[in-house]
Amino acid sequence: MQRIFSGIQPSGIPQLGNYLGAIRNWVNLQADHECVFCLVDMHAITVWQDPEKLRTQTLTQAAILLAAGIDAEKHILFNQSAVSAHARLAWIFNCVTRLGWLNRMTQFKDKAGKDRENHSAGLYVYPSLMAADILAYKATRVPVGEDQKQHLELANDIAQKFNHDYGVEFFPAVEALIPPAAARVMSLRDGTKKMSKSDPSAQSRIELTDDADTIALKIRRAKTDTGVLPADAAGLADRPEARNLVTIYAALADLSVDAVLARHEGEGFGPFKQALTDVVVSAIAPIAQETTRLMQDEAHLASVLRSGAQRAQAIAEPIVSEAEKIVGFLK
Ligand code: AQP
Repeated sequence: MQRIFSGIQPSGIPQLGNYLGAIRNWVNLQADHECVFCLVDMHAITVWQDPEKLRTQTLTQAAILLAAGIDAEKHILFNQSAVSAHARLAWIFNCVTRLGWLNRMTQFKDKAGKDRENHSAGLYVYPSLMAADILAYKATRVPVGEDQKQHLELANDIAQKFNHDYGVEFFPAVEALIPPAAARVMSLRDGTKKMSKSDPSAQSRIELTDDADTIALKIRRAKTDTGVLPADAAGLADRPEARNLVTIYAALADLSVDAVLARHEGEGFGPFKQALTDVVVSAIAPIAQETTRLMQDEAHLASVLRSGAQRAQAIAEPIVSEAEKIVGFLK
């Protein structure tokens, strides 16, 4: 059985893009993989996080993932900082990674923008910590949204260079599992920008804890154009907002974009947004309700994460100890 590793930053409430790009896949992959799911709090602090909020968001995210269908007994769910192997391997990888490789990372460029000098060194080396997250478990498959594809290619470069420099076949190749539909959900306010849990505008995203009224309002306010829905996907070219809404509908209803358009061809956005609201509410509402129930017992959530961390540690410790021996650390 192949081992999966995947993570999510507790930097806010997970949004629909996190769900369609990652979480929904995680749930499905549990049937035939050994899964390690991680709340990557060390990644989260690469940009400022209020400490109290980070603690609360970590527990809330644990509740959301359980509510979405993650089985923390059969698989592993924990927070990254609880397993020191991540930081230890990340340091080794920082010394393997070339600056030129990091300079090419588009996520750093997007997040840092023009104000590069004022961002943390952590944000810059984020991809080598991500490589460490995966390879500390020798995981071979990583379900992610499309925005993480470049980081996974880098993880492979790092693993190969480590193996080559030290003359070993120690770290395996990793494969990105990117969903065929809705791999990049866009902001509801700007169809050229990805939906993000830390976007300053809450109207730009649907959060997995939003209630039906909030979802309806956000979709009603979503930016669109003045056209009607076309007959097929070709008619959505150069209409990023329209394409985004149809793509979300298709992914949640398990239909192709063309099948959605065949149903709604010629409709204006008013009725389509109503239909989309129904589809989104029926996917999200059960997760939101179960999250509220699970949040009543924070001590239980903390113990789920503690037990996950112990099991994660048991896998990662021997692998990272061996990597430390390979580089010549005295043990
Ligand atoms: N808009 C998206 N569409 C599809 N997939 C997405 N993912 C994120 N946004 C979208 C996928 O969700 C997983 C977890 O993401 P993350 O929390 O590790 O970091 P991120 O990619 O930076 O997500 P956000 O929501 O944009 O977080 P912030 O605002 O904190 O930076 C990943 O698999 C990601 O691909």
